[in-house]
Amino acid sequence: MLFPFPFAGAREKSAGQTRKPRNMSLLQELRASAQKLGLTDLGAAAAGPAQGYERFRAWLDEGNAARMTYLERGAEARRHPESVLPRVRSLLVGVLSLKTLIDENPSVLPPCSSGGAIVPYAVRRDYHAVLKEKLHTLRAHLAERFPDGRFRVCVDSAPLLEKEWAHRSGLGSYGRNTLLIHPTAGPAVFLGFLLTTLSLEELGCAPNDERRPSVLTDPCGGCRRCLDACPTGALRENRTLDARRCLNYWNIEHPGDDIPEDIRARLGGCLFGCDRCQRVCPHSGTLAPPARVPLETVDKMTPEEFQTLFDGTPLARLGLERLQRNARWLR
Ligand code: B12
Ligand code: SF4
Ligand code: SF4
Repeated sequence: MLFPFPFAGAREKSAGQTRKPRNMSLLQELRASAQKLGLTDLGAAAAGPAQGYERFRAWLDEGNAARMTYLERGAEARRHPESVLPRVRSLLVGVLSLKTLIDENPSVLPPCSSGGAIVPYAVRRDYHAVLKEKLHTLRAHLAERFPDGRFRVCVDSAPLLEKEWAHRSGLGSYGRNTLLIHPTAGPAVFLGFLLTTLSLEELGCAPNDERRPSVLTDPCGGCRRCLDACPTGALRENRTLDARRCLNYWNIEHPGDDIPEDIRARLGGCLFGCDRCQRVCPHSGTLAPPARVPLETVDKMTPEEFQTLFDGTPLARLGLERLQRNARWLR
């Protein structure tokens, strides 16, 4: 298969306009494997200083991280991916679409038309595990070919400015909802990383300045649907998000019982997560509806039942106590 990825053809065409990549075969091979594994896309960028560090620092200093204290702890490390893998030279970035996650992993909840709403990804196998598994397969492929190379797979939790690295890998642009918008899969995607000491050249990748034309443009134009749909005004004009106002922060990340009354009044039935700013995006297509569970079922759930039902899903990371807290907030 010559161009296994939807955009591989476009990427090579745009690269060809400037300089022909010397060796595309390994990248093509990796992309074909990635596609077989269910990834929508795979990009690559040369490691270097993060360009968005100051933007991130200012965001933290303004208090936008709320009580996600791990972001402050890992702030300095985000300056350069070498803090994640010493002597890193390249980052391979995998895109897993929500659609694929849903297609490959059935919901652990039976269908239900009423109750608290849970974003669709949360009632399935945790996307962190799914992405890591796929990237470890690519890693094994590379490690066999380059026994001296070093690698690290990470998803979400390492101190990386992940959207920036995905953008620099040619995988999309930043939307007003602050998310990376992939040209075909839209903003409803998860990102996974394979850092390596191998250079882009060794990986057979086109230099990362030869981006697909589609990722250089603003995906939003005059659209403001996400800003209008956000129930709390968490999205700012400068394409950052104030976590102190984001429902997603409150019902997933917030550690305490305290929730401001005006936020609580805007929860709108969200028991876990909120995906309005993805759902209304014209780049998303039609997303699966949220899962629902009666609040009484959550109230009565025992730790054993919770464990049996949600083991291996993002809800397991939240825990039963916080899920029951969220159910209380909805009353
Ligand atoms: C903290 C966090 C959150 C917080 C804050 C989110 C936010 N928008 O800042 C909360 C809890 C609210 C959250 C929610 C969600 N998150 Co989150 N989150 C993160 C995390 C851990 C850090 C993000 C961060 O540093 N934010 C601070 C801001 C300032 O940084 P930033 O948004 O990354 O922006 C940087 C770059 O864009 C860059 N940049 C450089 N030049 C320029 C130029 C311009 C014009 C712009 C705009 C940016 C830019 O600069 C910025 C700062 O350096 C990342 C994983 C990671 N390690 O990066 C996942 C991550 C961003 N989340 C992700 C997801 C999927 C979600 C949810 C959809 C979860 C869900 N399904 O319910 C929601 C979406 C809400 C939303 N609209 O963002 C994905 C995003 C995938 C994508 N398509 O972009 C990530 C990448 C995790 C992953 N590995 O898949 N999340
Ligand atoms: S996740 Fe919900 S609350 Fe947070 S920014 Fe998006 S629409 Fe607003
Ligand atoms: S909803 Fe509109 S403004 Fe928001 S990210 Fe999507 S295209 Fe951009």
